[in-house]
Amino acid sequence: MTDNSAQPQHCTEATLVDGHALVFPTLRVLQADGSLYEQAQLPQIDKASALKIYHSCVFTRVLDERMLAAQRQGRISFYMTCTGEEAAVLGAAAALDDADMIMAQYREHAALHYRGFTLEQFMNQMFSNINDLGKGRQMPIHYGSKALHYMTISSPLGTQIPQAAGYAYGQKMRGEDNVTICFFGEGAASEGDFHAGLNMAAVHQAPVIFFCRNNGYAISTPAEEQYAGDGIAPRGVGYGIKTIRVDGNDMLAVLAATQLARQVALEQQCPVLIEAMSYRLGAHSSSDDPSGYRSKEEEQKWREHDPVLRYKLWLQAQGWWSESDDEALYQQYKQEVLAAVKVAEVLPMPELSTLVTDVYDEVPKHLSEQLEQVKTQVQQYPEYYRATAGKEHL
Ligand SMILES: Cc1ncc(C[n+]2csc(CCOP(=O)(O)OP(=O)(O)O)c2C)c(N)n1
Repeated sequence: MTDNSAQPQHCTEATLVDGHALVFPTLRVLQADGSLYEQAQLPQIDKASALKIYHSCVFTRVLDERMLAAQRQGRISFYMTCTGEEAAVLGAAAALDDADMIMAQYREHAALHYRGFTLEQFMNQMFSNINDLGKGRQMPIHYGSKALHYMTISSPLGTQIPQAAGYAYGQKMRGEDNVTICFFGEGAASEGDFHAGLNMAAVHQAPVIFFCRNNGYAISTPAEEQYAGDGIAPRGVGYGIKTIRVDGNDMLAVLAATQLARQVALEQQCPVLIEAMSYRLGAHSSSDDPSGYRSKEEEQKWREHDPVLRYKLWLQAQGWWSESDDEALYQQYKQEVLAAVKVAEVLPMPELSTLVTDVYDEVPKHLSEQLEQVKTQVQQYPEYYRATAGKEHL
């Protein structure tokens, strides 16, 4: 339980405590040129894991670029990029044990790749084909993988936050040696679920890492219109949760912060909040146009803080990576992604009935009725359902 035993302090004059008096330092390790800040401590990292992280950076960049193009060509209906936030996501993912549960928001597919989700699995999900693990029941990029301990994404913002608190509490009750990490944006931190989740985790001391990607925008709403205080980190302190703020564009700083958070969450069986300061370089989603609410100059300024470039320079300084390695890896992923699109887009859709089977142990009556109505609709208006799941099975 939390410690309420601290000696109370008294005053005889009415005194307002100003939350702004609490200034959060930001952990930094890597400078823009790939060298370390003076006195900065390297997190635990060896060559193999450093390169594994970088492979996921490049894969994610290529996937984002190609799939955004595929959406523009009308091949998939929707896409969201991780561009600019790869360090925040991968620095965190690389600090975890493979069996730690990841509860993501929707912009964290880099972590799923790091865990081992294959290119084919990414494609099958986006094209909602017969091999999609979710059987086409989710929007594109709303991945989930039981085998990789990656909870299926929900579109409603913030729902994963209390769920993560509850899941981590379950891990504690079962005496497991694992934690849960919960990603969300600073926009989602405005939801009631954020407050419910943090309070619940703090009171029950659940081993959960709340990881806020503060990327400056919630669709078109800039951070300064989302909160009056100093970001999200001070809220952790308010709930009695150990908190750290980190440069979210610095792979090594995020890795160090998350390694510490995991160790504390596991050893002390308590929640930890991390706020990673970053920037969403791309549009919110393929349905958004950021030119309506922010300038090209602002975006350009942030391109100079590109987390992938900074990390690559560090790898090169170690003698672990070269420009020719880089070019070859980009080309390899581009070819693989293009080839995988061609395979995934022609695979058949899952049968319509899978909309309701394997969701419940037994299909409830109201869902069977709805399924019959959908079938009737598809049969009546086939021209509107050319690609509809399982038309041939009706
Ligand atoms: C409950 C709810 N309200 C609104 C939305 C619409 N919506 C989707 S994403 C989003 C912005 C989220 O911003 P943030 O949490 O900062 O994450 P980011 O997209 O910046 O990564 C909003 C408002 C939603 N999906 N769910």
